[in-house]
Amino acid sequence: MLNIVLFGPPGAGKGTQAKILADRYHLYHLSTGDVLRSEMSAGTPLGKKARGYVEKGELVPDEDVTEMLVCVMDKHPDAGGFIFDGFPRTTQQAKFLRKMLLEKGTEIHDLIVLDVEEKELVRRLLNRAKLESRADDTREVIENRIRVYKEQTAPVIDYYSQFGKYHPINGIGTVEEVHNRIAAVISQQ
Ligand code: B4P
Repeated sequence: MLNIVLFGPPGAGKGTQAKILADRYHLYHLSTGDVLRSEMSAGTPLGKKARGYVEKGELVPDEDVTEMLVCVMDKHPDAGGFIFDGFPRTTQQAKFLRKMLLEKGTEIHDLIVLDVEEKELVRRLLNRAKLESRADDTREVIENRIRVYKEQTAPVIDYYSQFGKYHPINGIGTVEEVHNRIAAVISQQ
């Protein structure tokens, strides 16, 4: 089983790269952002609760996201591995994931962190706003998402560093160039 965490600030290219990696390595692509958006559009109790956080660029509470994650993973018992896109986003979530995977006899093999400067993140997300209508792709909410990333999510890197799993990757370049840099890390497994 191969389990990868794709990590980075909003707009770093996590979702874009996760799809390509899932295809290439036959992994199940688990994007907590995508699952939350589908709960929101289905109007489930979780979706209604999550909307208030997502639309402000805040994190959905850990207990809701972890429960949701377990539910999705349980539906895919035969997956050859997972690519976690947008999870964990807090140290609490990272500890939860480690414990859950250990209980299943597996672990996170790599934490791949996409490094992209803030000006480029804002440019990409405002560009996406022109193509898709995501309520959290407005300038004000994007700035809050970046702030939340720095305060609550970036510390997850320190948590994984202690296990020697942290791989920073330059996230600037074409989608293919960034993919090749990530694949070079994964091929060392
Ligand atoms: P996400 O859906 O994870 O949103 P994101 O961080 O913005 O990343 P995304 O994957 O969409 O963007 P990408 O970088 O691929 O989360 C949304 C919200 O859900 C969060 O704010 C939070 O409220 C909630 N949430 C999700 N998970 C949670 C959790 N674990 N705990 C609590 N709350 C949670 O791409 C951005 C743009 O860049 C795209 O338009 C893409 O085309 C472009 N791009 C990608 N690569 C590029 C490249 N190399 N060059 C140029 N452009 C590129």
